Amino acid sequence: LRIETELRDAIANDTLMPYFQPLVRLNNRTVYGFETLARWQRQDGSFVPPDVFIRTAENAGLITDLSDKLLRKACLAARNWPANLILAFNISPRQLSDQFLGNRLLRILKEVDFPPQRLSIEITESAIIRDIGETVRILDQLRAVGVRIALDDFGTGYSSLAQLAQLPLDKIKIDRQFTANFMENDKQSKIVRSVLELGRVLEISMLAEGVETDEQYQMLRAMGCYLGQGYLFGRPMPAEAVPAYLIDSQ
Ligand code: G
Ligand code: G
Ligand code: G
Ligand code: NA
Ligand code: MN
Repeated sequence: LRIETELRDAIANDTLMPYFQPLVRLNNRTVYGFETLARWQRQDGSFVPPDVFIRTAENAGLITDLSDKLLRKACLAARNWPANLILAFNISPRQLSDQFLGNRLLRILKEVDFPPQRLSIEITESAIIRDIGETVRILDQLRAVGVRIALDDFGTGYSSLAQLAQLPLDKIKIDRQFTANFMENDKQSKIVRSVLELGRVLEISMLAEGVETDEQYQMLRAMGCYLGQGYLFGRPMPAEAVPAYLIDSQ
């Protein structure tokens, strides 16, 4: 409960910060965009892990406020990047049942003058989505103005084949547990190969998460995976570090 009180204050005082992790095209190692990752640093300098405070925010009814404020900050930062770069932003499962989600996201983009065509939202499904029709309506509304939709953490939990059939998707992010194991494990690498083939057939772009080694990078590139993300290309960084990262990565 103490963390809930602290989080309420942190959101009210707008102290949560967006960090940005690069998404990279594997064929030529150019930057495609950045994923926004929320960071909460306490007064004493310690960081609260996002999976902890995101869950707290969801349960305490604070996720909408947290998310809206973070998106605003992320867009303001991304407006300074080269105009071809995509801003990826996580939307939690609970937000996907909110019928006003689409309207609110689009209003924020208007307020900060950020083109919807540069936003990609990352979604994870969960058992709490009761009305799949409502979720599809929200996603279609966003897609109609050019927002891309990515299915996060594919291959684990609720992020499954069922979602591929039901949801309108532009991108699939293959969960990092597959990238972590597929060099040593022949079965894992066959699974990754097949998932990439699935993306080709469905005409959905594929991104591999958790790319940490050059071997993993070379293998994924050879397999024709379009995008990658992971410590090899860059860790999540504050907005101030992005310009130098872009220069160094050229
Ligand atoms: O940022 P990592 O560095 O620790 O993130 C841990 C988890 O928290 C990930 O599953 C990530 O998707 C989630 N996360 C980070 N930032 C946000 C956010 O702004 N919104 C939501 N819904 N999840 C986030
Ligand atoms: O949506 P995105 O910005 O990724 O698409 C921009 C262009 O990138 C597309 O018009 C297409 O030419 C290319 N592209 C999109 N997805 C893929 C993919 O999965 N593989 C390859 N090689 N190119 C893609
Ligand atoms: O669930 P989502 O994919 O949004 O979570 C992203 C999480 O993955 C963040 O916690 C981020 O810090 C972490 N992450 C990003 N790149 C790597 C990586 O190369 N290796 C590992 N182990 N974690 C990573
Ligand atoms: Na994500
Ligand atoms: Mn993920």
